[in-house]
Amino acid sequence: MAETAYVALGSNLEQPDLQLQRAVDDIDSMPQITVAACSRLYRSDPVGPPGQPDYCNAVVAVNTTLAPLRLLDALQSIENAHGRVRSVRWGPRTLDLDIILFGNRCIESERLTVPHYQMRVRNFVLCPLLDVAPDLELPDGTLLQVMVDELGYQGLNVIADRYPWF
Ligand code: ROI
Repeated sequence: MAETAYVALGSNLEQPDLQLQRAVDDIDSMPQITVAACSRLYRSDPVGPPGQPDYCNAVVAVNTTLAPLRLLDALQSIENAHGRVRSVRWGPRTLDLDIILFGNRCIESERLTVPHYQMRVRNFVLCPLLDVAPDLELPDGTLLQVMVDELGYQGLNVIADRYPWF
């Protein structure tokens, strides 16, 4: 049975806007994964160590018959194909693909925590998520819209409206 999951995309190296557009196409071309909706494209102030370039961020809704860890494998293979090197914690990256929600599931395993453990404090995740899922509730019943109203859009700029962005 297909389930809907939400994937957050981020990049601040090597043409971040194009990295994200290619990543959406790569996700959609994976077996057993279909991109059902794509957010607007945002430029965002970096959270974490200062002195790194601005980020581009977006969120996609995917329908998938893969189990959560198999979806994670698929996304990590795309990150690696984009030249992702894991170095500095919270440092710059060519492509970050995070599973933020998977159906209504709560998952705590060594490799994967869903809902994503920091999504509630990151407007660069919540605001694009709202584009694709305006009525969404988290598994604990919290309304996404309420979280977005609390965090606001500070540091975020919409740079493209409709996918394909370019
Ligand atoms: N900051 C922004 N604005 N966007 C990101 O995607 C992002 N990703 C990260 C850290 C380094 C925490 N900062 C970020 O992993």
